[in-house]
Amino acid sequence: MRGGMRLLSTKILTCAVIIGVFFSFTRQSARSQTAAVSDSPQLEALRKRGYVRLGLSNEPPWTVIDAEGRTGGAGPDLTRAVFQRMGVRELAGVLSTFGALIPGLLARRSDAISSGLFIRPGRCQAVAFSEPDLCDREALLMKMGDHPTLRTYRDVAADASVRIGVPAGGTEQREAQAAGVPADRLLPVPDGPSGMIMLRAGRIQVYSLPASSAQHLADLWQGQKFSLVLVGGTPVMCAGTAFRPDATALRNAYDRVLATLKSDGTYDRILRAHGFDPGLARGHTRRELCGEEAPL
Ligand code: 6CS
Repeated sequence: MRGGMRLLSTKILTCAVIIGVFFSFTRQSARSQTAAVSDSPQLEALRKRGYVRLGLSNEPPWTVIDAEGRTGGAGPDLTRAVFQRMGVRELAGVLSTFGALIPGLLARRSDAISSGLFIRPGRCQAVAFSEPDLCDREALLMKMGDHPTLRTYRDVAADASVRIGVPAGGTEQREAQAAGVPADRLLPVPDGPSGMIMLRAGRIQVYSLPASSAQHLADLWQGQKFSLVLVGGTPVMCAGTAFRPDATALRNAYDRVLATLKSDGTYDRILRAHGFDPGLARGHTRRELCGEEAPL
């Protein structure tokens, strides 16, 4: 009887050791799997908290807040996939106007921005961008049949009868200014629906924004007959996910996972689902878009 008890306790002890070794092994292996992306204290903090706060403006198809308040669109869906692979399960959208995205990030209201923020040399001084993710051309939206000869911001500058609407704080505002459009004919627009109302009411004759956003609005306002032309003489613009300048380790970890998603098909699937061309960003780098090196 005593011998039987001893045998039983030896077996229990052996089982406990095996289970202990197994759990310590799986813990270690989980740790080593995430080691490549966990060399950032900011990432560790996000993992512990369980969610990342993402600054975004509502601009389909880049970003979409649906009727139930769920966050989607190409930027957030891609960023969610990257962060989930980094061990951060949830994404909380922090809604903002476009022009307030960077100030909001710097004021720590968000942890990152994924809202189609184009990588531009000036912005690279303020935030730490990921490698490029979403690219698009610029477009001019107008009432069908109006101003059929307008193709560039210079054309707009040359026609004193044309007022142009641009996303407030956006690239189009700078490009139009640089082409010589005077301030009294350059109207900042807070969001897409406001731009369409201004266009319809004749307060602006042209509304400039990325082609995918312009197409989305034209489709939405189908009955009203708007036409769209790509802006001549402007390059393809590429966005990246933006981090605070003190979060480059987090950004580097993000970049490593983004590269994996670009090679395993996840990136292409997400972009195509939102109508973006996954080939475009592959021809560009952050360094080049920040003005640090020549294009590929
Ligand atoms: O980054 C920008 O400046 C532009 N990006 C988008 C997606 N929309 C408007 C804005 O001008």
